Amino acid sequence: MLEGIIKRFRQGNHGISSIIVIMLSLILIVVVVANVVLWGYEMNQLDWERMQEKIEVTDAKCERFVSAWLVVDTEYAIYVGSRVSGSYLNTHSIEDGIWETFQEELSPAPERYRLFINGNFSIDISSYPLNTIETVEILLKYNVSDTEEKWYLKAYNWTAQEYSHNGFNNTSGNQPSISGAWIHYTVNLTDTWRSYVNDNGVILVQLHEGTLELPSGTQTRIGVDFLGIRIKGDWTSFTFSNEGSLTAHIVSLWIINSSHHTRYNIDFFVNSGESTTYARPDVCLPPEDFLVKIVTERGNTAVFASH
Ligand SMILES: [Ca+2]
Ligand SMILES: [Ca+2]
Repeated sequence: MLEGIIKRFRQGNHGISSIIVIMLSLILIVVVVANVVLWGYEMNQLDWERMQEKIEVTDAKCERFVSAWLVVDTEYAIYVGSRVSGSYLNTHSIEDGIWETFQEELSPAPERYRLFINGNFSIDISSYPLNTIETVEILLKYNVSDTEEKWYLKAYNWTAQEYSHNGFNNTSGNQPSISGAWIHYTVNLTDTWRSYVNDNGVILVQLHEGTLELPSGTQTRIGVDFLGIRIKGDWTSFTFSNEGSLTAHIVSLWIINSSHHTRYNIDFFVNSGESTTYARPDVCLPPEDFLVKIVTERGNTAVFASH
């Protein structure tokens, strides 16, 4: 009697175990099938995207570049003189109709009316590597309250450790002929620019006047509407055309000629239907025939041949 009960109990247990095994197996099969379907779908999606991508290189050439104007980072340091109104931010735009005004003050003995202001400018050397720069220009837009002074633009010579304009295209200064009239005054640092830009791309620009008036003389005011620097050099520009229906992400670029294969990393997006120019100061095209090859993130390539 007891043996019969134990036997039925064991048979019942066996049945439950079988059901659990079957259920677990079913769950496992569902999970595996779902993953396979999902993986297949993703693969198809990637394949589809890769096929839809249609990127071309339509041009590659060396050309001259001129950077945007770079403006002062912080407030000007006044060596002699005073600030009357405004701030350095007013010298950032040439068209905003607002300016910063400074005034001559008496220098330490012998007392003379002088004005010296210095501004810090930074060249982003990741955008403009120093070896691609040919020269640097400084532009000042200013007006003055009297025309008795000549005005000079100089820069800190990191080698000589002093402000200087040696080697600039203009070392004779600029003298306004009409008080209150706005004047654009530009100097070019020619091939001596490298002495005035340190290895981090910092250039310190100085503006000062040149007449040493006695305390009984005129105390001049100057309005600085704009003070900026810009860079001129050579770089290589590429034109990419995306005729596909998806945005293309270009991740590498090759310059190939008979003797060299050079690879450059790129991180550049071209929107669908867009033709756009991409400039690289650090890329040099060979003088003879060459190929430009690009690779997108989806693995497509495009080639441009120069003849
Ligand atoms: Ca003076
Ligand atoms: Ca301004």
